[in-house]
Amino acid sequence: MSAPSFQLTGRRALVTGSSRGIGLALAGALAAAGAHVVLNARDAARLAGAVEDLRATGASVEACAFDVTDEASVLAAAPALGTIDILVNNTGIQRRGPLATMPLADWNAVLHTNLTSAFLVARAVVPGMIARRAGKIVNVCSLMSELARPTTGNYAAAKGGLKMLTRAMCAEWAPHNIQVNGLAPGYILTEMTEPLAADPKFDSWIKGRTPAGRWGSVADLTGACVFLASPAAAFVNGQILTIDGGLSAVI
Ligand code: GCO
Repeated sequence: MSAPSFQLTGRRALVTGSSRGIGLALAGALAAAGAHVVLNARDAARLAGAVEDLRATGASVEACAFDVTDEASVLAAAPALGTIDILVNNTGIQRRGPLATMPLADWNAVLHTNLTSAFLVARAVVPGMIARRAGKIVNVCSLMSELARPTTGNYAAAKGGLKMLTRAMCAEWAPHNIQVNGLAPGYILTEMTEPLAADPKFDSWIKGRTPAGRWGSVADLTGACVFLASPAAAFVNGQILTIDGGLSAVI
C-alpha cells in the first residue's frame, strides 16, 4: 500500500486574492508542495512584490492581475492563466454594519466579491479541468458559513452561499474527477481581523470562546489547503474543512 501523496509537482495553481494575508500564505504552501502558483489581485504593484517575496523562497510563481468580481476581466484573463489544475477561490472582503441600516453598496460588494467571484473564476477554469478529467477547487469559506454574529450579515450570507456553491460544484463536477471542497477559517489574525484583535474586549472573548485559547494564524490553514489540493484527497468532495481552534465545536 503506497503512502498518500501530498506532492503537487507539475500542477499549476491559481490563488485569487493572493497578494497578502491568507491567500499569499496558501499560495506559498502550494508552491512549497511543488506547484507552480499563479498569484492574483487587482493591484499589479502589490502583486509584483508578493511574487518577489515568494520567488525568494524558491517558489515557482507568476502573477496575473485581474478583477475577479468583473466578468469581462475574468474572461479576458483566462487565456493568460494557461492550464489551471488547482483553483483556490480566496478573494474576500468585509464591510461590517447592522443589516437594518446597511447600504446596498456594502451588501453588494461583499456578496459579489466573496461569492460571485468564486463562480466567475471557477466557470472560467473548469472547462480545462473537465477536458483533462482532473482538477481541484478549494473555496475559502468561513466559520461564518455556519455561524453569524451581529454586524456581519452580508459576510455570513456570502460565506454561507459559498459553502452551498461548493456542494453544487461538487454535484456537477465530481463526475469529471474534479474535487471541490471548502476551507473554513475561524478567527485568524489578518488585516481583516486586525481591528477586532486590537479590541481588548473582543480579543478576550475570542480567546475565551476558542478551546485552543488563541487566534489562528495563516500558517494554521496551509496544511489543510495542501491536503485538499493533493492526490491524498482524491475521494474528498463537497466537504467544508473548518479550522477554528474548536470554536464551532463548543458552546
Ligand atoms: C468578524 C470577522 C469574521 C472573520 C472570520 C471568522 O467580523 O467576525 O471578520 O468574519 O473574518 O471570517 O470566520
